[in-house]
Amino acid sequence: MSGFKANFMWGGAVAAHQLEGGWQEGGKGVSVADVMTAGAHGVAREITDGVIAGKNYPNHDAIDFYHRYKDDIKLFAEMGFKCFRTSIAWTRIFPLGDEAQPNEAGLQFYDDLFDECLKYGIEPVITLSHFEMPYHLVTEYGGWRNRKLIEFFVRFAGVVFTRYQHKVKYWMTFNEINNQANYHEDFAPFTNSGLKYQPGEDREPVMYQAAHYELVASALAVKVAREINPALQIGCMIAMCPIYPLTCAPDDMMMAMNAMHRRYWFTDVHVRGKYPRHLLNYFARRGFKLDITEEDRQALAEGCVDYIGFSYYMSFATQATADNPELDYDESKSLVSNPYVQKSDWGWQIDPVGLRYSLNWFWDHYQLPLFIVENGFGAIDVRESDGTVNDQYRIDYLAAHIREMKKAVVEDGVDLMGYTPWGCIDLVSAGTGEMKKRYGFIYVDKNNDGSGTLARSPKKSFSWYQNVIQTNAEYL
Ligand code: P53
Repeated sequence: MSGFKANFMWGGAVAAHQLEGGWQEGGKGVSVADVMTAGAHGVAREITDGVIAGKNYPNHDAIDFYHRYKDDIKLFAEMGFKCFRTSIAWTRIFPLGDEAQPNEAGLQFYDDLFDECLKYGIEPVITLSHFEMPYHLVTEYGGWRNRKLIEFFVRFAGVVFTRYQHKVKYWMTFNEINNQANYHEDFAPFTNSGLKYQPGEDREPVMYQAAHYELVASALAVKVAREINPALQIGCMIAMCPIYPLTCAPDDMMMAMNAMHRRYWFTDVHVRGKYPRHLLNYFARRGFKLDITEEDRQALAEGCVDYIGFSYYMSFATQATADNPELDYDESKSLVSNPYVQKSDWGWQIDPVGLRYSLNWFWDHYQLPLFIVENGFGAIDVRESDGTVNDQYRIDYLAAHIREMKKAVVEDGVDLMGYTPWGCIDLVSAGTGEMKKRYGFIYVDKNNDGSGTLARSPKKSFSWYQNVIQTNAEYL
């Protein structure tokens, strides 16, 4: 017995905008992902004003899953996937976001996609908003700084819950809703919330306001789901990078605690249906006056999630400094390098033990079922002359994380539903827009410049993961 439940949900995870392509097919509208150019490690993706001719927008064609999904799902089935996590591109269902009626061609696409999964006994696990909200909602409404978006999102959620209730049981509302804790950079505010800041604007309260509207929208979506079909399970989705103190100096410990408060309060609201006192006190200290109504509070209390989905790639470390007497966490300034762990080529700190720690942290705080819906190693793969990819480093990364996951379940007693490694097929990186930052068990012949045949081929990790699933990770 490996310790994982017999019905443990092994699978893989992707997001619509990172693999589908077909950005204008079937009536699809322009999403925020469609106006982001390709960047690189240390080179931010440019967010353009609309789509500008001549620029490289890697999400437009991505890996053409829109046309090739049948072949790809067949490969997932061959690996033995029990589930497949993807997102519904909001812009396929509501191309502009504020329409009264949905787009039937978009709805039909996901019907066909889910049918194809179910044909192999693969259960779809669906994110409603994964960095791909309609761009029209940015230009016309200012993104999630506008309360009107609650209504648009809840309408979208209601339509897809109704349509797919007998095909999809597990849902998540907002992907990595807490990325926007990093509000000084342009990426997370835009991908999470469609926020574009004015020069000199005080970004922080705008981020809190947008996050509040999203949390209310999420809670209302949970309520709608329960009315449509009480069997539906709705989770949140948190980007978990546990933040360690650099040393055991008491101020470093307090700094780490504050950092955890500032990055993970989103989970408190999703799970407990109310704001933690430390955050309300922080708003007061900073003089942030947010639009939080009594109806909002009621909605939050009534729309608590059923499970916690989270991504885990890396841990962070922080340190108290003399110029920060309140020990306030600012993600763009407060992180330091952890000397005890290795880093990926993109500077992500590799820390399998941090996954066990994270599972315990969530379980101790919330006692809700946990679902690791992303984990993985973005790396440059080399294809040998015979076409094989010997990605032993990826196997080593995943194996080390699964071993820690097992300890959390077997020794620590955490309730873990499943594990879906990120980018199970190579796709466009969210952070950089690159193809060369690969995560897949399946290689896709496509390069950063857009060249390549798009042919799929299994890497060494493909049969390794197939074996992991087959044995329920008993021999790891
Ligand atoms: P990429 C930052 C930190 C942790 C996870 O990321 C993150 C990000 C944003 O880059 O994103 C999640 O592609 C996200 C996926 C994304 C994946 O992690 O930058 O949910 O969409 O592709 C990996 O290497």
